[in-house]
Amino acid sequence: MKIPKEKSIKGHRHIKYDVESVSQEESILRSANFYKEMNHRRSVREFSTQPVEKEVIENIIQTASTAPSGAHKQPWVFCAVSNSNIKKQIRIAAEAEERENYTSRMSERWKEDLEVLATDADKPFLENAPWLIVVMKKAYDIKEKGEKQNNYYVNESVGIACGMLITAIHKAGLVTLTHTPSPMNFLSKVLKRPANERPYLLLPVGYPQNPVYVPDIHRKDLKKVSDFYL
Ligand code: IYR
Repeated sequence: MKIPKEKSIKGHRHIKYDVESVSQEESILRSANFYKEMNHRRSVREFSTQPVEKEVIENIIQTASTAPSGAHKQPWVFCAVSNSNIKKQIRIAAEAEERENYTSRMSERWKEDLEVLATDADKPFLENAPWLIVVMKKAYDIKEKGEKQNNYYVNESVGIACGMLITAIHKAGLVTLTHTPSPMNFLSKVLKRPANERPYLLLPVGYPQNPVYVPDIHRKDLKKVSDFYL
């Protein structure tokens, strides 16, 4: 029997989707290899100023934008900044907020928890990294007649897209850091973003300094992060 290329479900066109058939053995191999690859990923705070082609950034943004989203609204915009003047403005504003954070907003316990990461209010990576990707979430879309249309599961959707962005950055042989200067509204001003967008995450992207060092911290093992119900 001929398999149709499309069919109608509840009056809406559905197209045949072909998924590569992978054997159990191959699946084990691929998942183990990918885990090994991703387990090598580290957040990096010391960047080389070596440039990265715009095409790489375009590819990783397109990968992030393949993420699933509530009602397929794709409620995200990835602002990719290589302009050194804008990077400088972002650094100055972020460091001003961080100085407030470290001196008065963060609790003693929070600062103790961060000691192992050796972070402080200085953020040279905001200028050194060749690219800053500022991920914006869209709480609502603006339709033709100017009316607002709320999006769904915005934080979940944009969070998933950011996970995929980080994975794509790692796959491209680059490093990044999930940076959340807080509060982040200065980013909307510096980047002149419309009112329906809010900053979600800032990721510097580039090559690491050589040599580069990361905190001696370790991931929880499978037993600690999972519970199987067989
Ligand atoms: N935003 C500050 C502090 C900070 C907070 C957490 I939670 C971290 O995991 C790392 C840093 C900063 O960027 O330094």
